Amino acid sequence: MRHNRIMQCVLLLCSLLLLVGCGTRWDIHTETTEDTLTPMDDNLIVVGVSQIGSESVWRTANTSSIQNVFTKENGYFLIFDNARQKQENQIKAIRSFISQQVDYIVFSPITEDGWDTVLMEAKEAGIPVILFDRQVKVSDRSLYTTWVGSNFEEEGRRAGLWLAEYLEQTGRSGEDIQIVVLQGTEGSTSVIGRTEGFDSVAALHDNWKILEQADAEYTTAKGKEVMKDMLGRYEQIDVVVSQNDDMTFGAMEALKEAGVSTGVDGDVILLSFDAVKSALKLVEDGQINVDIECNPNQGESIEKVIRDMEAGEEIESEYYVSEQIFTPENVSDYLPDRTY
Ligand code: GZL
Repeated sequence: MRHNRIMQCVLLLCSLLLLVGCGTRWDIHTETTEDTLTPMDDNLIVVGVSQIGSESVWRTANTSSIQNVFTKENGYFLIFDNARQKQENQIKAIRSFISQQVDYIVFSPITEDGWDTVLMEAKEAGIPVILFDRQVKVSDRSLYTTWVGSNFEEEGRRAGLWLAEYLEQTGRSGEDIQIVVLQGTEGSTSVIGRTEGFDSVAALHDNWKILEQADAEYTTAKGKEVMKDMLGRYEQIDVVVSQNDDMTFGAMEALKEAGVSTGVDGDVILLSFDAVKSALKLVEDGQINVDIECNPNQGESIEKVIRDMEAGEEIESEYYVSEQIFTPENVSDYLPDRTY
């Protein structure tokens, strides 16, 4: 793409010389000031990023990790779009990136379906596509180069394995356990994977009964609303599995208003995902029993992929970020260094 822009430069320069030749005084050097630098001035790599939105603390950290690496100092011109939770906004942004002839399109697809057409348009325009965080379900795998993100099914498995061990340790492995699950955005890779992973462990325990798995959209407000509704409909809830910390915060408000305590000495065992700092403090306080980390720091991995592509290096089909789980026993070792 950058060769197109060089040609544009040459044509622009020729036409300017013609203008000067006609006596028109237009000093092109005064037209380019610091804040109007365009990609062609510095031969910057132009990256169009479509981010899902700003629905959670995790998402904000994820966005920061991207904006912190795609800087002019690092050789990039970043065009960043916040889709505000709408797939149609992501599709519009991707089409805009195509018309601007960016060098790379980078995006986190809010849900897995509905991307074939626009990704075919990017492929026909010769623009590589890199996915991060969530994935797409497409008929042709060549519609994107690679994906950077988490192993969501492993995250779900970790939650189930932790619960099994905790019930064993607390002498409750033989009890009937009533479980409700607050899920994130329906059809998103993180929900699909976390649900499949947890369900695969739950299926090994006949005494675990998953009463309901409901979409609480990864937000605090919806998490509170759905938790309140569940409390009104179920006599006994022993475990709440909340697929991100923002929904956990909302669920805790609803539980507290209902006089139900959570955590280590609580009425309800509470499992959460993401492991943002504000939630880890609640783990340390014993109000959340375990937080399954989902690492939002993907910007550096994405930038490394682009650097490798620029250098003609071999690219893997997927890149996983490293993650762990946090409990009251280990969280204090990590909290001081937590940046998000
Ligand atoms: C996970 C990401 C999820 C987070 C939520 O990778 O897709 O979306 O768990 C965010 O906090 O909204």
